Amino acid sequence: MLNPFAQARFLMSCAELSQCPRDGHPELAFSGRSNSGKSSALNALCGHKGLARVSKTPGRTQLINLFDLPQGGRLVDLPGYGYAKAPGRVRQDWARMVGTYVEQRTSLQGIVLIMDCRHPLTDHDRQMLAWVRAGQRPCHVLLSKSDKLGFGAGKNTWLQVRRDLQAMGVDAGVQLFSAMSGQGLDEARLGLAGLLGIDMAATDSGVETDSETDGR
Ligand SMILES: Nc1nc2c(ncn2[C@@H]2O[C@H](COP(=O)(O)OP(=O)(O)O)[C@@H](O)[C@H]2O)c(=O)[nH]1
Ligand SMILES: [Mg+2]
Repeated sequence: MLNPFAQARFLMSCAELSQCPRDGHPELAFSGRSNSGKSSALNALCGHKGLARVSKTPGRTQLINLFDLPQGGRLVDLPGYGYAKAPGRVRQDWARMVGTYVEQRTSLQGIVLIMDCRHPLTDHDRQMLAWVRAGQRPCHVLLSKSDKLGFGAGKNTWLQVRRDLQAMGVDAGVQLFSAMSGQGLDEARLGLAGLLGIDMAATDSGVETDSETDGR
């Protein structure tokens, strides 16, 4: 499978929504609590280890990072949330910035929500999903670090999260994903390309995905 995210390039960082470009390029935003594996997922999807910094000290950045795709779309790395040591002020700023972005940004085509498969649907995840529903945004959920769960436990988590999302009135694709083993990588690329309206068959970036890391 060709990878439509292979040529992602860092564009800019924004500390405020007002700094984000207004040129209308379709955006796909990545969201998740600190340490959920968001940066690792972005890097794995783009096949680029250093694209989004993978950090062991979560929650430092409250920046929106934008990456350009050759097809004209954009990947948007939203600030992580739920960092226990973050002061109240930082959490308020996060809610104001991310909530406004998800509910109101006109160029936003969809949300990728990353949740550690061992700790899905935290309060902050539910807050994010409430914004997703309010903004009527298409959503794709990655249950990350799936290499940490056995097959049965992974499948049970997947079923439970699908049920919970349905109960919340959120219509989202849900899948297991591991940046480490590559499980679910092709499925994620397909789902995300669909949200951005990228035709996978027409992708000709010339970069093949590595089927050996696919883990299936
Ligand atoms: N086992 C495992 N660990 C992962 C995976 N993805 C990320 N991690 C680890 O989880 C921690 C947080 O990852 P990072 O991508 O920085 O998360 P972020 O804070 O959400 O951007 C790091 O120690 C990563 O090495 C995965 O698929 N499997
Ligand atoms: Mg990160």
